[in-house]
Amino acid sequence: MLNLHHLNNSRSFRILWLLEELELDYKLTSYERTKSYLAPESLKKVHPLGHTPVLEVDGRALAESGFIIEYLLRHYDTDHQFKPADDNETAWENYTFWMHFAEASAMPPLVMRLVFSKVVERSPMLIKPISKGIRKQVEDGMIDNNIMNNLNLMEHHLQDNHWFAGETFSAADIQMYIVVAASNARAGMDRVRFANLLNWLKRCQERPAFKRAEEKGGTPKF
Ligand SMILES: N[C@@H](CCC(=O)N[C@@H](CS)C(=O)NCC(=O)O)C(=O)O
Repeated sequence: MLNLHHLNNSRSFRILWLLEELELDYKLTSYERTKSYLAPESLKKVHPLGHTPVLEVDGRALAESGFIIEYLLRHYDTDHQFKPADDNETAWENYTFWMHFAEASAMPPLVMRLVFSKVVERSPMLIKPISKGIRKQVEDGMIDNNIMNNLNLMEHHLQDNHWFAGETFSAADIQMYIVVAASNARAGMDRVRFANLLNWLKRCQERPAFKRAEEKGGTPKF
């Protein structure tokens, strides 16, 4: 029996969506973020990290979205519907690169941006102008250029590829969705400069499995 521990507005949407693409039977255990935008303490009883996603498989708690995706594909996608076969070299390389890129390069600056916005939000009125100034300095110097470089790389790839692995939809698109949706939050991405990325986002959202995941776990907002 599969039991997905899911937190609203979080990476666990990836697993929910993949479970729907694979049309598997599973239980969904949902949590709401606390006022501090963290996971509730009770999640530490499920997995020592206290993060989501966590997928319980026969009582074993699996963490890390990339690992959970690979686990599900290894066991339930034996005909390679959502992962290129090993002999499809280009698609395999694309798939593997973007799977790693999502958590290793793209998420860190987005999380930093989120943390600094929370610092400003929670600063007492009197020191808000100071915390805003610090946020601006860090964003201008360390965060925004990283986010922009990453977006340019993704946009460039999608100029020649319909999906991240190439011609066909794969779990790399699921892993990357949170990255692009979070990048598009706040001011939103430039419609002309990032036209391919925005079209790709729409293609993801139109998938029936994506819509079913939304109905069950809410639309992820960042
Ligand atoms: N690299 C991990 C990141 C896990 C993670 O940080 N999850 C966030 C949700 S997006 C979380 O649970 N945050 C709540 C908290 O830290 O309390 C993955 O891809 O699964």
